[in-house]
Amino acid sequence: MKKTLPALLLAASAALLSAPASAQFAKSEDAIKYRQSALFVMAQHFGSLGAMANGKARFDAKLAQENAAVLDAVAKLPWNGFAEGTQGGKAKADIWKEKAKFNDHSNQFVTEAAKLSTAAKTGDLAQLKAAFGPTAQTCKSCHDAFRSR
Ligand code: ASC
Repeated sequence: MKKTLPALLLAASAALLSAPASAQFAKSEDAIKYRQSALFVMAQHFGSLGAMANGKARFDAKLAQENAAVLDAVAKLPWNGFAEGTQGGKAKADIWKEKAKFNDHSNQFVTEAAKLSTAAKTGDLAQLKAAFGPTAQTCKSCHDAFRSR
């Protein structure tokens, strides 16, 4: 059956929402650049949320909601970039030796980022603050274990 373009777009966006896109990398450098780029984008949006959560920037509920939604969407992406044989960058080799532990860390982060987005949607600064700390803690614990420098 021939699908209409809107139907195809709907199917594609549903697939994106339910599972992270599994990128294919032509070379190891591409995987490294991919994961670093996704993490960099998240850090910018997370930084904006942190400034509001910590009272360093004026709380703007709409901006917080948008930043948290981007964080939540991009949160699923970097992990596929830690593909087999792509050691490099700041990633410790332990990632590939303890993949289950690394996956636990990334899953916890994805879970907390989703909660942060839900909290941001309430428009309540207290809820944003409450969800920000646990999310930052998942970043930190993974960095402590698996990032060098
Ligand atoms: C950021 C960022 C990190 C984390 C971490 C949280 O914005 O770039 O690496 O938050 O500092 O503890």
